[in-house]
Amino acid sequence: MSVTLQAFLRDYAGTDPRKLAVADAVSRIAEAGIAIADLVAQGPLADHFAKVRGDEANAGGDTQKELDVIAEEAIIAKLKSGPVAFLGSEESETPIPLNADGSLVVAVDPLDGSSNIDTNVSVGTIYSVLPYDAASFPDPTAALMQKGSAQLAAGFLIYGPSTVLVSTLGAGTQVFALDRASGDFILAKAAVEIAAATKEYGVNQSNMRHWEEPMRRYIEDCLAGKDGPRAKDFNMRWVGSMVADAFRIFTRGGVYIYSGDKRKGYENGRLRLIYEANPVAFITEQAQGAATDGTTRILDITPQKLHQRIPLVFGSREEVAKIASYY
Ligand code: AFP
Repeated sequence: MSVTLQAFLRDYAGTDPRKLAVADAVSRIAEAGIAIADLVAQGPLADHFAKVRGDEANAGGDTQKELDVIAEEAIIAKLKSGPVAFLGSEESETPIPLNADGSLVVAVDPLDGSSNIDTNVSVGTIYSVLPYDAASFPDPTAALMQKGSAQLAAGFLIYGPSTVLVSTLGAGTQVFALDRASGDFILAKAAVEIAAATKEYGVNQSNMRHWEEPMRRYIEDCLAGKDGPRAKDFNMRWVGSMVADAFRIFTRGGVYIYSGDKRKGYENGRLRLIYEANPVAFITEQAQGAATDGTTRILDITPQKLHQRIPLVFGSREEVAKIASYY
């Protein structure tokens, strides 16, 4: 008997008002994900989706693709009714007001991996759900800038060979896969557990000359293989879409690395704390993994700006600890 996302959310929420609101928000985001998956699946038939919009850059200065904006619009369309008061988005400078009486705020990267749109490689949507009330947060930006440990739920959708939702509601990490026949997300894994150790790392090695010295030494030791200090050979995988690398890590272990480097604008790496690192860190920890900025637990970091970048290392907890030992 397959368990649908809706049934799983009903069971999670019971009659608790806060959990009912979280379940409603996650359900709406999943619905937006189905709409985005259909757009991504058009691939070369909609090659304009990959076009950079004029000289548009998003709030964080990254180039903005047409599908980045369309994905954000699909999410807003689903969240403009329901329990979410404001949406923080990589594609918008300031929080987007949604429902004045909402008890939640959501931070989202509408389309992660958009540099891959025209290469038929998996891309995704990353979301983070935080508590909100107007009295505690007169400024909605402050509500979005709570520590990652305050998250009530987080997840990401992957638009790949399968449309997958990886979700945590604070009690483990689950995987749901879209059954296109019924239109339902079906529970595929009730409790993800990331292998504690690994022989596989993910990093964009072309930036090696720019890295901080400890990170360079760590990768050099991995490259030295079984004759080197690690006494084992490593494999490398780097998709260029964090959601795809993350799902591989949840499936077979591994570690994802995007550290700060000497390039202008990359002092704190490339990933955004609030709508990329925090949600992935929450999901990872709920799956027995670890997530740091190289040394400090991501969920303990107090955000300073809505679109701030953060160095990010996450995955198999023993390997994340090993990396920290190089600093
Ligand atoms: P885009 O959304 O701009 O493609 O960036 C994707 C991403 O933030 C993350 O998903 C990838 O792991 C990482 O950037 C890839 O960065 P490099 O292109 O520098 O390897």
